[in-house]
Amino acid sequence: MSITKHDWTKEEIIAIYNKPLMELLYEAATVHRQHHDPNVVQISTLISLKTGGCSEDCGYCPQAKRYHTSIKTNDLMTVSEVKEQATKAKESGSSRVCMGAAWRNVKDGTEFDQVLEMVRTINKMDMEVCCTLGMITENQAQRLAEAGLYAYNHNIDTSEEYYKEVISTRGFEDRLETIANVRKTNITVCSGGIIGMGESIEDRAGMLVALSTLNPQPESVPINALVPVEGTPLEEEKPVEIWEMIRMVATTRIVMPETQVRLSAGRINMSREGQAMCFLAGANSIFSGDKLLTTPNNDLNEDMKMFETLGLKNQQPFAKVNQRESIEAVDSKFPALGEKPKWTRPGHTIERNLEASTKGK
Ligand code: SAM
Ligand code: DTB
Ligand code: SF4
Repeated sequence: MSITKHDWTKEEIIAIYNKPLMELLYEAATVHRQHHDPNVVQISTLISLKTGGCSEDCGYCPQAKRYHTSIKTNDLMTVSEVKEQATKAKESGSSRVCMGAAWRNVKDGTEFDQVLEMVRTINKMDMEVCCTLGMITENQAQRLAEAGLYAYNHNIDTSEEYYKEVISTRGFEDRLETIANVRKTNITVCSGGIIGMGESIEDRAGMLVALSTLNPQPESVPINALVPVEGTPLEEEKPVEIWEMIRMVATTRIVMPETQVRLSAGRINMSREGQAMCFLAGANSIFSGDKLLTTPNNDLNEDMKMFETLGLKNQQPFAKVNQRESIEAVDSKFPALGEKPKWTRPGHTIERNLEASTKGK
């Protein structure tokens, strides 16, 4: 078994990304089978706990309230609604549930307490439970860990340089700080990004440098292809070519050999053959269900047929890291601190974000 390298440079990663495709695929597939069963892919389900109305200006995101998109917004779901969706997900083969909220950061209070209860509920259903709620403090991470959270998703999205062209309301360093807060607990880290936002190959490599030089590396890295949504600043970006997705997955696999590489948003535009090449390149997870958070996803029956055709098996829950214990709220050792952390707000001007927010007014 190879030893995981933590000092990848941008030049090394660009050289891997640009290899002749057959060589890149062979190398990635070789690393993949040293660390994972190549016939096993995890099925995960997204639940959008709180949809839209977000204060931030992330250029890709249909949930930012300043852009004029046609998504249906929703206040925080109830615990029983979440339980019902998680039950359906389990019945259709998912071993992991990822709950997302359109928040800049978590605020202590009844809504967070409700999310903690959702975490306990899903963990007790013996599924891996992941949350993506925006920035969190160390105390909030500890409270999520106590509730039995298995993973926290917080994407760095792109390179530090290109991040400034996409988001002005929250800083790259805050993303890293949240990831560090998660790391202080026993919650596993899920962090990845998006390709197809107009970034260069250097930016894609820069993102992978930032992730692969973390020690330990994230246990989970989602690779999303931008879903361009009408009304967002990135609505006119041209679709990512399948070859770019394959190269990105393969490069991620080589630089982070033990990580779960998740073929995430944008799968709806990929052929079965394209997806098969992504699995060969090292992707070992998909999101299933007809919706991601707000945008359409692949049909479940089609996904099941694909699994059958390719001879793929569902990954069992907790195959990589043991299940966590859920401590009840009354037994908590981490009371809410009610902190008011000063997450940064760079506030520089991004022309296309400004234009999209004023358009249609
Ligand atoms: N508000 C929280 C946050 O920003 O961390 C959690 C939810 S946010 C929607 C989760 C991730 O979804 C983002 O970091 C981004 O990587 C991805 N995402 C959002 N919109 C997308 C789009 N249109 N295409 C691809 N990925 C997208
Ligand atoms: C991630 O990296 N991709 C998922 C999950 N983490 C939360 C979200 C994709 C969202 C795509 C756009 C939407 O449906 O709103
Ligand atoms: Fe809000 Fe998250 Fe969307 Fe940014 S990505 S606008 S923080 S929901």
